[in-house]
Amino acid sequence: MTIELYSFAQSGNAYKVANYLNVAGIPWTEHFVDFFNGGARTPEYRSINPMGEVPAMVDGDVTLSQSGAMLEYLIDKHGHFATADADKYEVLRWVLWDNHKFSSFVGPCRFMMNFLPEEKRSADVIGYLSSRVKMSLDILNTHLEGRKWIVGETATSADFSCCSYLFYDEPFGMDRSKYPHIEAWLENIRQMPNWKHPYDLMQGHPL
Ligand SMILES: N[C@@H](CCC(=O)N[C@@H](CS)C(=O)NCC(=O)O)C(=O)O
Repeated sequence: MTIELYSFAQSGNAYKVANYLNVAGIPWTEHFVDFFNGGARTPEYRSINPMGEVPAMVDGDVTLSQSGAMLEYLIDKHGHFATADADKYEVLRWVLWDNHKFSSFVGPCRFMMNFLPEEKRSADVIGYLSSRVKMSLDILNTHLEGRKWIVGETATSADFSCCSYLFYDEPFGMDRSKYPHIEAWLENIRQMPNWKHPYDLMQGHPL
């Protein structure tokens, strides 16, 4: 049975898993969630993911939400981009940081700056989120100086998790000229065989 990923093109959280599946060459199909028209709020979607978030993933009798859990599940099952035992907790540390302090600010900041109707946008909230985004970009950029990947000598779930939102072109408070180590790392990911931009991998773009 093919893996089914519940996703939509603008979702950086879904792209973490879609990008992994794509470059790892694992067969999957997309189940498009019409997120901007309430597709994650329906009883049908809540029966798959009671947390109401995108992505969700179904692999036979396994159903998961949380992109970090999906990445670990897929790596355990298929072996691509596996973490060396010695690096396990270091990788986990970055995936947790991404979910708590990075994508968690980039995602809402980009949503508010680009997708929320203009009359609902709050300059104060955008200001707050942008300042958190900048703080996290500084942390990641400093960490990546002299490194090809976030942990160890090969790409891991930490890279798939942290890179995701940074491939989108809409503004989200990042001045790319200030983060050369992040840009070099993103290029390493772009060079992976079969890499695709999120808008070429998932449905729903343009809105
Ligand atoms: N930590 C979650 C975050 C998922 C998430 O926040 N997804 C967004 C869409 S990209 C969402 O569903 N937001 C709706 C909400 O928070 O209610 C993950 O990595 O899967």
